[in-house]
Amino acid sequence: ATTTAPTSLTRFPAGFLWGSATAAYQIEGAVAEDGRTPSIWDTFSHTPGKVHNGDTGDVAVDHYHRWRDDVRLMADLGLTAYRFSVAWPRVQPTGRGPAVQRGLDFYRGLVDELLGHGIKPVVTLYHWDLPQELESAGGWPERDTAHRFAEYAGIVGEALGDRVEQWVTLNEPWCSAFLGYSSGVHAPGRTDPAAALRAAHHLNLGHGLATQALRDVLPARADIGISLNPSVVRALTDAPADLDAKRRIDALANRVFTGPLLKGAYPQDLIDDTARLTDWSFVKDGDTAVAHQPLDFIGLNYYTPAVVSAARPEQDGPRLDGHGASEHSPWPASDDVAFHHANHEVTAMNWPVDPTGLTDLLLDYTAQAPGVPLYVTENGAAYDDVVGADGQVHDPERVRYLHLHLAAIHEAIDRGADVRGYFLWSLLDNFEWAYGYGKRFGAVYVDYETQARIPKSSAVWYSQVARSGGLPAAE
Ligand code: PNW
Repeated sequence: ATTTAPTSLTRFPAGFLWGSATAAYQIEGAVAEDGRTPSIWDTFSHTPGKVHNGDTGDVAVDHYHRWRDDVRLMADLGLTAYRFSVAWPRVQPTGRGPAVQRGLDFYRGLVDELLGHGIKPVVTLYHWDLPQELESAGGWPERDTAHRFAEYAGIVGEALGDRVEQWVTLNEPWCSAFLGYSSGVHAPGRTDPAAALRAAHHLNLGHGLATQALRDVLPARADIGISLNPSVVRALTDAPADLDAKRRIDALANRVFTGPLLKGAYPQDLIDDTARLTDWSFVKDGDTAVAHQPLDFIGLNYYTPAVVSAARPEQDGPRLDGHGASEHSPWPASDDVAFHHANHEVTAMNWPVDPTGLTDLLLDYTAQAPGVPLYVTENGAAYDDVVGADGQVHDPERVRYLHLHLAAIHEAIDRGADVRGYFLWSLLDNFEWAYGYGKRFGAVYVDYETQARIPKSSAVWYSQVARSGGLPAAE
């Protein structure tokens, strides 16, 4: 007979991955080393006025030279998985042609070091650093970029496939398409909503082609998926106009990807809503079937929900909070939709803290993609962390954020969601895109003068969660 020890621990399933996540341009630095050439983010960050404070990823947190220490840090924290991205311009500097061996060697060394510490590597192939030469040839709005991406995926798959078992094709294609080509707050900074829709399609196609290329070179045991950043869209009221605003943003944020990926077709309402911008003739016969590959898992990145309504005359225009300051909307053909902040506390990004959105999201994907395992491939929060007089960084707000969101995941699991792991964004403070080094998402603080790493109290807390396999009673 077994006796159950009294425990206040909320347990997660056995084998649940306790990870952290990063992206190459945000942490590596060493932008001109070992044959790497500029990506769109080098060009963008070096363009005056694009990134807060003129910050760039030139040095970032110097991970390209400190990777062994950073892996040891993860091991010391007891983490069991690490999601990182491969910098395309390190591997294929012009975005086409033969691979640079030194570029591949860097990631091979990193993967071996992770495996040596019992940490499962999860490789993201594209976290936004398109080789500049491909953007100069038209970028994601051009169909050829999808084929170039598949070729690159095959190269990395061949180089790392003997030791990496989990692969993410694209990170957050919504950001690549709509922040990159419509609002222009991300690289390459274009403000052409029709081009953004073309980009979204070529990202979907690129995902499908890359998945095929990976299946050709990877062992059968490899898991291939994608990381999306769905908007959990809520209508401000049940008024028909507000519900219609919700339907439209749901189409532009979510169904533009899940349509082809999960159903093999674009939703007709999306095509109708955007008809004045494009006739969608860039979608060729067979494209959506290519995008519709079996997914071994779906990665979901969640920070905050979206609350929308029809724009009302008393408001002076759409609110784009959380999407950076731009007069250009990331939402094509939606100038009559308004964005609201529900009455929640916010993080340093001004993003409301609402963990119920994460439970809803996981249950929504459980229903939409039955039988497909889910991973939370990003979740976390920026706060204004400072080093205290004791040399430590105390971030109780982040502990609370993480606790609430892990509890929200646990609730989704209790209600039937097959969630296999959690990747805290981020391991380290890093280059937060248009916000530069002004926003700190790390569980580990980085002193940008000395590059010293100081685990915050949230890192210590998360480490206890990872080691015990569950959540302590709320503090
Ligand atoms: C994600 N938005 O970015 C990225 O995957 C990370 O690289 C990033 O550091 C993290 O979230 C925190 O921002 C996003 O405006 C950036 O909706 C912007 C948005 C969403 C995600």
